[in-house]
Amino acid sequence: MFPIRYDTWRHVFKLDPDRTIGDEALDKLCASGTDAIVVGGSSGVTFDKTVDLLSRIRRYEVPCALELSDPSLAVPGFDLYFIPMVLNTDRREWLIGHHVAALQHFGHLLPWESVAGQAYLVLNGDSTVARVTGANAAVSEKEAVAYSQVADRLWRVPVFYVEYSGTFGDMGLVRKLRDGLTQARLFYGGGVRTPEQAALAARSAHTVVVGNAVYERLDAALATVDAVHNTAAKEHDHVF
Ligand code: 1GP
Repeated sequence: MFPIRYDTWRHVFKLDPDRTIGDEALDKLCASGTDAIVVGGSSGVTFDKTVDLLSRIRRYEVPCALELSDPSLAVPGFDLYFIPMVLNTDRREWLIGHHVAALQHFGHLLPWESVAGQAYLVLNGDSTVARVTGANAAVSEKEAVAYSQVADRLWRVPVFYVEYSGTFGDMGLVRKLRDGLTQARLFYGGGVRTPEQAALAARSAHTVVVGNAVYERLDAALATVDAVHNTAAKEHDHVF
């Protein structure tokens, strides 16, 4: 199977296997015109819950990726596997330790042509992801730029993920970071709850990720799809 092209994605819904979503809501999300569904969560995710969600999403044509933060959750059958690494953590395991441990056991099983690294910059210190990974979200603009350069230029990770999970971030900073990238795609996630916020995020990021809003205000979450897609193509968009 030809690997899924995530470099064209503008809008993504992120669904958490640990949260309940009804069939009707899932139908609307999968048929919304979003570019992809990403499955992932920061806590409480299990193999069985991930299998269950994947099998329900598979009734639709929408591409489906798994954010694989724990090798015990490596459910086969996704179109794509994102492997997150947290740049701004002092806890080595979240940057590289878990990855080395996992690859010793599972490296030979990974469908490498469908695997992409994600370099996370976590900028909301109150988020679950920050707490779980011990991320230090007090990052100056200069540091943020340096982190993006490490990911994009030094390590050449294909996805640079600016994560404000739960709160709407600083779009000026996001845009600045995006404009400095040479090959990575900037994923933005955090607090996109309205079409207006979605349009703002779409002007600053390559790809806008909508998570919590799905579980809070479904109609508003669905409206973010058109808001992102209708936002004029950015001057610095690029394809790698
Ligand atoms: C979470 O970046 C995503 O990992 C989306 O954030 O849940 O705040 O939309 P929200």
